[in-house]
Amino acid sequence: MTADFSDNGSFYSGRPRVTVVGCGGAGNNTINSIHLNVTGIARTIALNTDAAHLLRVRADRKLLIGRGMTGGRGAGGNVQLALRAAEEARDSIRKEIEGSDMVFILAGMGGGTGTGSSIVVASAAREAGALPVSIVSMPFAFEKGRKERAGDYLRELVNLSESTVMLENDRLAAAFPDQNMHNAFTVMDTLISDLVSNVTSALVRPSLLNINYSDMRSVMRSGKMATMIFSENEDVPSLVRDAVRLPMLQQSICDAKGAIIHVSGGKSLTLEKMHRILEQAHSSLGRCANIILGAREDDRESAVLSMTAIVTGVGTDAF
Ligand SMILES: Nc1nc2c(ncn2[C@@H]2O[C@H](COP(=O)(O)OP(=O)(O)OP(=O)(O)O)[C@@H](O)[C@H]2O)c(=O)[nH]1
Ligand SMILES: [Mg+2]
Repeated sequence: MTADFSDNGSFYSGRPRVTVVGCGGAGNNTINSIHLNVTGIARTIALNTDAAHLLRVRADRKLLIGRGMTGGRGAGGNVQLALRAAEEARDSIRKEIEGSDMVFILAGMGGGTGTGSSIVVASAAREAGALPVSIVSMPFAFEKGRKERAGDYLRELVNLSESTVMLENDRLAAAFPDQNMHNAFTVMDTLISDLVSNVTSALVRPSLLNINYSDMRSVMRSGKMATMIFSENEDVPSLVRDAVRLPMLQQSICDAKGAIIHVSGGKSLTLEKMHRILEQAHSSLGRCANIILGAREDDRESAVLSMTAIVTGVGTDAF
């Protein structure tokens, strides 16, 4: 059965079909940030055991799971309960994903619903023949019990996903020390939103420089564990240097296996600059890294360039 993508308006024929699923509270908040940015290029699904939270979220589809088990009030940190709720809804989840080539799965680790249901979504995506790519945030160090709870389940999610982009809330706190926790989450949601919408856009929509789906797949395959880097600057060397300095995972990325880099900018984003960005990225990430670059020209007036990237093949010692 083919999923109906018509609610997104124009799906570009022959282009990969992308679905983004936000699981649990954190995943739902991120979907809320992403939804408007990907209208027309990807389908968004919010999945939760918490009915009140789902009501506040913007998404193409909303799935309330485990109503009979939780009364629609969330899983209260109980991962096993969330896993059962998601298993019960597996057919509906699979039906929503059917027809997709790629499924981004977003969740905050350490609670119940996001941690448990993301595993079932990844497994349903595989069953449906789609490529599951998970983007997960790890709890702050002070959320101690949550961090421990996340471990085993995360391993299962990593095994089921083609690649898992791990982001640490603690690194976020280091990058934006003046932000309170709510603002820090908003920053994280915006970063993930930019990453997913930029990469999807370069895959699906004619861009200044498109990302080829098969190339992207081979970069994803080159390393199970991934992280994200980002920066903004007018100057190309600083743009790459700043991004490489701040991986959202406490691991070195200088011997990464691959990277999917996206750059956006105004009229000043020339082919020559893109060439230099690629050169710089190769010298920072290692000559052997398989790097692909996508770019989009936007309507900004300034010469500032924005770069976001998924860097694969990092942090393997964490597992
Ligand atoms: N990026 C981001 N992370 C969040 C946000 N809210 C919570 N988190 C992180 O995600 C972890 C899991 O929290 P939630 O997503 O609220 O938990 P849940 O999956 O809904 O689990 P239950 O409520 O127990 O069913 C927390 O420990 C936080 O570290 C958010 O809005 N954005
Ligand atoms: Mg919740």
